[in-house]
Amino acid sequence: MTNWETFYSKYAPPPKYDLVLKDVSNFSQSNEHRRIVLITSGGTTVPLEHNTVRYVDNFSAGTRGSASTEYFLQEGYAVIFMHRINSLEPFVRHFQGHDLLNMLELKDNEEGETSISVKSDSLPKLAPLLRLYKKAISENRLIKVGFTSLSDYLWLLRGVAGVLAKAGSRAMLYLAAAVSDFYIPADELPEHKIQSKEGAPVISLWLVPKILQPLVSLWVPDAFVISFKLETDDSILISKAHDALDKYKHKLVIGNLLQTRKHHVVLVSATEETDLKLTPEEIQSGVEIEKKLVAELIQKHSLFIEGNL
Ligand code: PAZ
Repeated sequence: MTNWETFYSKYAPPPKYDLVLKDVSNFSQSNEHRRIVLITSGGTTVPLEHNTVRYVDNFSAGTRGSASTEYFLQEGYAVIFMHRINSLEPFVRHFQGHDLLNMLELKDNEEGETSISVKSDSLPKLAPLLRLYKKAISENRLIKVGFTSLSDYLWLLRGVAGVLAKAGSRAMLYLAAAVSDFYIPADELPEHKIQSKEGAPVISLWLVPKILQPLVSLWVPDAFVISFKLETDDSILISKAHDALDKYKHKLVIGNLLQTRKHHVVLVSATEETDLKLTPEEIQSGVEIEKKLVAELIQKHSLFIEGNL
C-alpha cells in the first residue's frame, strides 16, 4: 500500500459521507453543461484525542475560498464549496457580528402589524449580494460541503474528486484550504481527554501523505488543478511552488505569503511567474485580490479546455 492508501485505511469516512457524495453527484449532473469548480477553504484540525477536546489548528479564516466562490458564481461557474465548518462562507462573510441586524428597520403600525425592511443606506451593499446569491441558488449552482478534521477533509476531497473526474477538463480544482502537513495517527491517539495530572504530554507528529500526487495523476487526470502554496519566508516561496509543479505535474501553483496574502499573489507555472497585486487605491476602495485572481484563472481554464495550456 502507498502512504496515502495506508492513511485512508486507518480513518473512517466522515458521517453521512455517502449521502454527501450523492448530493455532489446530483449537483454535478445538473450542471453538466457548465464549468464546475471545487473550492476548498479554511483550515483542517488535527485531533489530539479520539473524543476530541483539543486539537491542532491553523490561522486560515476561509477568506480566499469564500470570496473566490462569489467571483466564480458571478462568471457562471457551478461551485462546490468545501469548507471548514464555522469558517467564512460566501455572501454571509460580508456580515460579521451584528452587521445584518443593523441594516434592518423594524416598524409596528397602529393595527399592531410588524414589518421589517432594509434601511435605504444598506441597499447598495445588500442588493447586489442578494441578487447574485438568489440567482446562483435558483440555478442550482452552489453546493456546500463541510469538514473539520484533516481526515474528514481528505476523505471528502477524494470522494468529490471521484465525482468531478466525469467532468473532464470542464472541472477546475481550486485548493485554497490550509491543510495540515502533520498529524497524529489514529492508533496513537488516547481515547479520552489528556489529563494534566499525568504531566506534560509529549506529542510526536507524523507527515501527512502528499495527496496532490494521487489527486492529479489518478483521481482527476483531466481536470484543471490549481494548488496554493503559503509561506512566511519570501525567499523560498517561488522555488517551493516550482518544486510542487515538478513533483505533481499540475498546471498552476498560486504562491502567497502570510503577511501579504490579501493583496498579492503569484501565479506560478512551469514557464512563467505572474504577479497579481492590488494598488493602494484598490485596497482603499475595497477591491479584493480574488476578483483579479479568479478572472485570470477563468482565462487560463479556457486555454486549458482548448488544449492550449
Ligand atoms: O483562508 P485565508 O483567506 O485566511 O487564507 C488563504 C490561504 C493562505 C490559506 C490560501 O491562500 C493558501 O495559501 N492555501 C494553501 C496553504 C498551504 O497549504 O500552503
